[in-house]
Amino acid sequence: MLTLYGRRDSSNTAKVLWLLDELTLPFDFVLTGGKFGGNDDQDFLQMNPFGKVPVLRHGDVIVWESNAVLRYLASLQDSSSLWPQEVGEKAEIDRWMDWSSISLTPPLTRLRKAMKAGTADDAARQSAMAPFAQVNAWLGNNRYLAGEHLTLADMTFAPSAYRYCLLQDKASLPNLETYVERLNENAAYRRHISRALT
Ligand SMILES: N[C@@H](CCC(=O)N[C@@H](CS)C(=O)NCC(=O)O)C(=O)O
Repeated sequence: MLTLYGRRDSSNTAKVLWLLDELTLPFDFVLTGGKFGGNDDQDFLQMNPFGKVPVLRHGDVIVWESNAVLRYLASLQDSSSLWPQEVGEKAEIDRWMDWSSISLTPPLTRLRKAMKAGTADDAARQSAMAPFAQVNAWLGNNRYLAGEHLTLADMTFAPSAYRYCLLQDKASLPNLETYVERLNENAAYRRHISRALT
């Protein structure tokens, strides 16, 4: 049995919930982190010494880091277009997963925090918005990040793309907006991303 520890309003948990739903995998969900707490408990820290969610437990296997969890879950199925077996196709997806987590999401998270604190300045806005302008150009020629269909690349990118669309005073990025509308046609995306995240 699969057990997921996390909370629905965590973007890193939300993308894992989306994938579990997409793959119709049964799992136990243990609400952890944020107002639910539990992530500083010794039992939890033995699974993830960093005290962060999500964490996936599958028998004796413990997986933390949301992108690693996505790859693990998708690999449980012999063949999934979300995470194909061919190494070149995998690399195309992987590069977007790393890019989203390393280059796109951190400046956006910093901007969102600064906006809440009333300290957002032009430099923070520019640094958060520049990667979205770059991906907007890519999405002019690609329906999804890694080509013509949904993959783990989109599942990693989607929470931040959705949150970009919620920002006030953002640059208009028509290809990104069309892409987010396309994602919104997916019921599992709506359940776990657009209805769950703020
Ligand atoms: N790089 C990690 C980041 C994990 C992370 O920062 N998780 C946040 C929630 S999105 C967390 O655990 N915050 C503490 C809490 O929820 O109490 C991943 O992708 O899993």
